[in-house]
Amino acid sequence: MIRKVLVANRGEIAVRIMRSCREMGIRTVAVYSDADRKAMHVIYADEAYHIGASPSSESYLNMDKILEVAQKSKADAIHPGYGFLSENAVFSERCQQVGIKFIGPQPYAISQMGDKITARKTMIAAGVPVVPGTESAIASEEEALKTVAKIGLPVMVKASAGGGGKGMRLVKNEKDITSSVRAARSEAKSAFGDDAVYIEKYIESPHHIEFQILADQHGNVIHLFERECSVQRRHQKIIEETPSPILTPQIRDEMGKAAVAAARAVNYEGAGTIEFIVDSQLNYYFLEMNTRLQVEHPITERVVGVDLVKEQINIASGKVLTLKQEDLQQNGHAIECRVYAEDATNNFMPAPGKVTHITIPYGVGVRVDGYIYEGFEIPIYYDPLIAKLIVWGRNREDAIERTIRALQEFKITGVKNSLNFLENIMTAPDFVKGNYTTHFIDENIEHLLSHDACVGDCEDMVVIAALLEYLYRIRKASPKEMTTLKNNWKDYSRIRSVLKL
Ligand code: MV4
Repeated sequence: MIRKVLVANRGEIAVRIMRSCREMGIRTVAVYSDADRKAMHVIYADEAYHIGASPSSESYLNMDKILEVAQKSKADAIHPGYGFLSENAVFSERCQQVGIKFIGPQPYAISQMGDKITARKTMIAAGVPVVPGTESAIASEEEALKTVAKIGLPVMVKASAGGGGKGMRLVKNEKDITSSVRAARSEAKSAFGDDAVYIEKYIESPHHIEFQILADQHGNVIHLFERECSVQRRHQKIIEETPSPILTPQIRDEMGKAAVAAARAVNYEGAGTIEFIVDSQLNYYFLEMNTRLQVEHPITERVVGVDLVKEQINIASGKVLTLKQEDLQQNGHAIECRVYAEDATNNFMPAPGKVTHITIPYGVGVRVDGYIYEGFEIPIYYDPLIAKLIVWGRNREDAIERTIRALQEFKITGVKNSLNFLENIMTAPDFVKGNYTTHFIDENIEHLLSHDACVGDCEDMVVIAALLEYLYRIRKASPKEMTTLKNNWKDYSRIRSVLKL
């Protein structure tokens, strides 16, 4: 029985996890760093403990300190959220050693999936399709050349200890094979302390589609369908949606079964995600398994009708899954927009600072998972994600319309943010069509940056005052013209540039 949970995280995910705990009558314990003294998760929790200085290495990654707080506060379990210690097999193990439940998989499953070559081997043995390539680590440069001769160029050289886009190298020319293997190896050695690399055929214009799975301690494994995550930039996801606009019912069913087989192959326990890349012919290949709750989990919750955190907690308590595969279905369409404190017009530079005003959208079909409030200072130390906007519609078209409406209602000032950039994505023809790949952002960057791609750098009132000033002084505008101009975003941004705002 879990009565008290320590949430070893911060930001929107910490608050989101505590919300489910509260619904279940479970007490919550927050931990926080110097920079987070006034953070929302600290305010929300039943108890909160300071664990160190602002850098993650001295706070949210400090296992000794977190375990000490867990014992002191008599927590039965630790929820790691995402990032930080969530995919750390050592931490999972250490929780067990001190008799505290780790709300997540066993150390074995984490390390098995964390090592990408082992994961590949395990998937091959389980009959899950993987990208054509090497079965084990590349032993020599000759072996690399032989592999490429067999599968053909282009290929990707990947670090076994990498993942999430870290430690990968694309090779297009034969003359670059040996140098790329050598470079990837030394990079992997210094970044991860492990120089094992493997080779895969490069899939040219893939979709990134992942399947949510749940597995209990009694051998029951189900999938909760997919999330299409192809709108990303430098391995940072920006928009996710479900269902994927490109899957057919048959491929979806096959991929779901493959995802369940993948989880079974490592005796998985808890919530997890099987990441696939899918080519233009809808061939799908296992890429990685994420052994944690993911940022984008709410779209699955909305469309399938589950609370994944509650499921995680019930699984950790040893309960049998009550959800049955045959009862699950995808109901309507959900889209998540990640709102970042960053400046899209300045190479997506993080833009921490004090939030002077925030208006959160409400209304039919809208959920916002966030953690900032007026006056909160977004720290420089952590991920610049401010909020997630999750919108549901009966179908994709309705969900897009509603997302645009909600983005327009959403206002954040004081820090630059991606609200306008997200709106530009929603209106991009390639997004609306639905057949976009992982190259979407790069291919559409001009459109995405052409209309005001960043907001929040000045107060609304200042902008309105400047607008009136401009209309009155420079345009000698009539009242009707003023209204028209005010409603026209393009002119609005020109006014700002004329007045050097
Ligand atoms: C690939 C690939 C193409 N071919 N592997 C990037 C993150 C990591 N999970 C694996 N990644 C990729 N592996 C082969 N054989 C293209 C990517 C990739 C990618 C994958 C998913 C989502 C976005 C991506 C962006 C660039 C590259």
